Amino acid sequence: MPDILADMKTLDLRSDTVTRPTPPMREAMARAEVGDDVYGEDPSVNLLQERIARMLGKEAALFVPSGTMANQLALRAQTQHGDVILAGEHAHVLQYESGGAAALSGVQIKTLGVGGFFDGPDVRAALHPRDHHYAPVTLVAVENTHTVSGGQIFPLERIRSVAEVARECGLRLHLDGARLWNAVVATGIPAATWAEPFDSVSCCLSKGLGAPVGSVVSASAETIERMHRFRKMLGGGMRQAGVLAAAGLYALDHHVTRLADDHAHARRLSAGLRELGLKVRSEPDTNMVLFGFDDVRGFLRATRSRKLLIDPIARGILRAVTHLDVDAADVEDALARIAESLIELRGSAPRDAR
Ligand code: TLP
Repeated sequence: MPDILADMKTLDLRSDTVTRPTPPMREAMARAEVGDDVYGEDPSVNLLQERIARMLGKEAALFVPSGTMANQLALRAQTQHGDVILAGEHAHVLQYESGGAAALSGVQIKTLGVGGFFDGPDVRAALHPRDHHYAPVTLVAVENTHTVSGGQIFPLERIRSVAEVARECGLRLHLDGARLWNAVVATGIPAATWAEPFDSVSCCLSKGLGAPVGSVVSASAETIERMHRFRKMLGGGMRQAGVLAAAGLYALDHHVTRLADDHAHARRLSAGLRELGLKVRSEPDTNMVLFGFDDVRGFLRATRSRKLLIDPIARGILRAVTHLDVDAADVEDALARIAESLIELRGSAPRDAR
């Protein structure tokens, strides 16, 4: 019997991290001028670092292998063991970095606000009295866009209210901007404006921008100098890394404005899921759609058997992410595969979605 699935394209909506470099990006990588970056001699890495520092209005930047390392270096360089840092609920630094903040920086994380978002008064309320019984609170981490909320944008006004209190109380501010470019494109607010209140900003090239590897952390020259040492300590000093930086430079030139397509695809996906009777958590701000489903295991089985990959992000909540390798036709195809899956699961049209 012919395998009817054999010719079917796999639609991978698990994350925007799954993209593969495009042929022109690979050509740019192949042409990259390189040198030994541990000696600071890789021209492509230097160019990428200078370019991102300039885009974010910071003095300096450092190319690192991952968003996780970018965040962890920012914490390590700006806190002392035993400090408390503040972060929103389900922050990536707390939930998805394998305990790095505790293991590498020795900090405790206290969450504040609701659903990943908070305001200045939440920061003030989370501070301890000045008393030696309490660990000092020394840094606030903001995540924009916020992953577990489904790529929602942290409103600039709320960031400014957080920053005002943080400054007044002498706290450092770190922005986990793994998907800052999505916030930039969705709002039209420049990256430097988003970055301005922060001492350090991490941003990824390997999410919506479609590079295979790489993140950049930006800060003052002095803070970057400290991070440079910790990057070496963690084994993140890379040699002819210009091959990777070239992918990032290519992505900055060609893959930023097109994020608007991903956002439009997410909105279409969200509308289609609603039409299928599924409970979409909120209208997507950027490139993610979160929706509820009681029988997650059944959903995964039915969709995977149709070569559609979507992962849960919380109990009973699935996350679909649009990206460079998903076009408008793929979104319609994904919706058709979900509709078929729901019929299989329910024996009829979908009804009792959460
Ligand atoms: N997030 C991944 C998973 O780890 C959840 C994803 O698929 O969304 N900060 C934020 C806000 C992130 O969402 C991520 C990746 C990172 C940092 C870490 O980046 P990498 O994977 O490069 O270490």
